[in-house]
Amino acid sequence: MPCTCASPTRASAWARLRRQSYLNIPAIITAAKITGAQAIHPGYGFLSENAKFAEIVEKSGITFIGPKPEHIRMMGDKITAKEAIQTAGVPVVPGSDGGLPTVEDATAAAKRIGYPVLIKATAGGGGRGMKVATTPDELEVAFQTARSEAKAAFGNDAVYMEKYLQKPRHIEIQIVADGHGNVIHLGERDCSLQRRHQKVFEEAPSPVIDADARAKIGKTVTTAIKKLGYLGAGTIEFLYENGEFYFLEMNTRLQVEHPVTEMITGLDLVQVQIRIAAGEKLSLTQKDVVISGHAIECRINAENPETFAPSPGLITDFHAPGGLGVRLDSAVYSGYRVPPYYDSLIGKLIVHAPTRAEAIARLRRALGETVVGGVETTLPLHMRLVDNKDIQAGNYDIHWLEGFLKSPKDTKKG
Ligand code: MV4
Repeated sequence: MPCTCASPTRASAWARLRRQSYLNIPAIITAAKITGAQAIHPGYGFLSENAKFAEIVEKSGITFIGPKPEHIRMMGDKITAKEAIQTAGVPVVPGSDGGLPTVEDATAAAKRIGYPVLIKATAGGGGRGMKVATTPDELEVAFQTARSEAKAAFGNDAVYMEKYLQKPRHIEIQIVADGHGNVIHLGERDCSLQRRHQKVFEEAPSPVIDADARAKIGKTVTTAIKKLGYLGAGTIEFLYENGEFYFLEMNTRLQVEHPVTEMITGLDLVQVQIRIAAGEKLSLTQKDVVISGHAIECRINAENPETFAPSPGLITDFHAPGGLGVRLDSAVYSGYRVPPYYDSLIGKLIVHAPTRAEAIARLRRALGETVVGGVETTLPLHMRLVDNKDIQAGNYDIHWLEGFLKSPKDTKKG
């Protein structure tokens, strides 16, 4: 996926590159026509959540492998998404129930909700345009800052407010829905380990969700998705705190971390998407879905593992790990040049084992086998994570990783 966090000069160079290559919609449609493609899978980049692209594909007589444009659009706007999901019976974070045009509206909403509050961009995502106000005297600055950041990032300064949850986990539920009214969930992924809203390490199932909790939230979510008439694969993201789920947003695409769900369910999610797009019925019902063992994904980025500065360049040495329960999703090789134009994800190491402890042991072994030379990578960070007591205990929240990265290295266990 393209990096969107660059200086203006490089950002516009990237914008030009994107327009000329993989985000050039007419070129993609033409390529599909020339090759006789019946369908287009949008991947998990920008075009995957672009309702306009889905419409153009369908109008060109090609099947879009993904949700209906109306649902992509609905979930792209955070207020519309929250309203629709709440109406369909899913718990949400208490909040302003709509936009806040003025600071007076914000003050009134905060009074009702109770501090701390969080102001979020309606067009948001990636944490931009998000500001916390802990006390009433912080509200005006938070409100104005959130607005201007939202305007700058999304060209839309609409904001709304939520109660600020202080130590939640990020837990997301994978669903798939066919065009015949069947919806199933494939359990959850715990993606709490993030740095600057970039996921680093993901696992399934979550160490804090048991079978009963999974079945309960799964039922709530599938019922809602059915009510919405949603089609295809999707992820419903939650904050999870004190045993309660609070809806955050819905992703209408397959996500980078979908392999952990594939490993614990044995399902090929891209195949499921293609079958749904072809009009087939889901081949399994909810009771056929068996969560088996534990899977962990490490994102291997071409970045300095401490500063996270991008490290593009020539890969001079490469050795992939292997063995039972080890999967490497990557396309790099010795001699490959990591381009500086996109984000720095160069591979995903996924392990699967009967238990979480065995998955961690297998991950440590696989990380030790992996060689990527010539560019810096986040592999050493992952090695430190698997050796950490909190990670081993499953004891972390959405702020844990940033705290770990800030603490002096010699005080960190492992
Ligand atoms: C929150 C929150 C606390 N309370 N909402 C960050 C990105 C955006 N998609 C939602 N985010 C958050 N929303 C309420 N009401 C804390 C975050 C948040 C976060 C969420 C998931 C994973 C990592 C995070 C890191 C910082 C803040």
